[in-house]
Amino acid sequence: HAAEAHRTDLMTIMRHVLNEQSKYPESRGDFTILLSHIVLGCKFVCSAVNKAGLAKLIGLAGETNVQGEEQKKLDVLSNEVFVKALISSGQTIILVSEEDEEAIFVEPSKRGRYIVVFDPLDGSSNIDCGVSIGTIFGIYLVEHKDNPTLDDVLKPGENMLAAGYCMYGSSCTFVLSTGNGVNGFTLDPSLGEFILTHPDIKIPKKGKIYSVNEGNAKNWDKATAKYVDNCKFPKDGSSPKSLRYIGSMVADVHRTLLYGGIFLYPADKKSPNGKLRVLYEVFPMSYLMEQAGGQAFTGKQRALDLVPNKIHERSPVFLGSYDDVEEIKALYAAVE
Ligand code: AHM
Ligand code: MG
Repeated sequence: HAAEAHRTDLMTIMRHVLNEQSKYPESRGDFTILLSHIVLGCKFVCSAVNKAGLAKLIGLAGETNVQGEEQKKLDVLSNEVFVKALISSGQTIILVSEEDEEAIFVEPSKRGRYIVVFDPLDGSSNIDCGVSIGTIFGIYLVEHKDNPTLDDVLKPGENMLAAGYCMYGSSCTFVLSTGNGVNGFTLDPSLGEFILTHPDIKIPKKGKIYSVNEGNAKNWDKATAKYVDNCKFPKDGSSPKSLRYIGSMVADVHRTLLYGGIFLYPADKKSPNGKLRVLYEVFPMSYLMEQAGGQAFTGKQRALDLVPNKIHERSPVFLGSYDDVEEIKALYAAVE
């Protein structure tokens, strides 16, 4: 009977969010509308990524993005799709995209109450070789609807209402938290719908995998170096951890969420703030980790307590299983 129920349930993202919303009588369905536009963007990107090799969408668009990196055509395309979808939802007021230097203030006639921060296509180094890439997003409720400014966006991650990512991998997976646990949905291509496949994801309390770009080891600080050394040569008689590193944050974090372990993008001598961006990479992933029972740490503080000073700010991040992050927190506390 259970299997049968499964086949007829069709718990799509929209159904799931509507169910959650029914607990809040004051809700007006705006969030559901917003989310449906994000989901549409993800379906488009998924289909574009799947066709990329065929459609020759891959290649340089001849533009550079804010961080001075070369932009691939798929990045440009994905950004355009998300910006248009978000504005036309009528639910957004400020958009911050990794691909746009300036924040976008939505014109008054199309304004809603939500701020969306996003990286439309993360993992750019993996696009050309067909390895998993993803979209990351976070959602805030605006405070000053009549006179929005950048200060409305420069809030701690703690203030996020919802966060999620979509991974374009061997299947297309959408992972979402609206502050009430984490749920994973898989795209059924024949239906064109994301169906709940991973209800209430909890990260294992301790993991057996660490994930870091070890090529930067020569520039690491002591705490990071010590932590990674402990992963390989444990002092307590436990087995060494396995190393897995894809170089796509969405894929590395997704594996960490499901299997447990730790993902690190530390500071190093060359990049004192690490590489990853606070608003649309560190915050959404940290939010999901905490919602799944894990932790996220910057080397100095809880990641979600950070208050960014600019929209493209970077921060080191260590996130994953509760016990594994405790260990690195202790190492940073000891060197201070
Ligand atoms: P991107 O936004 O240019 O794609 O860079 C972000 C990506 C993350 O997905 C990933 O965690 C990280 O860069 C990998 O960086 P590195 O190649 O330095 O290990
Ligand atoms: Mg990125």
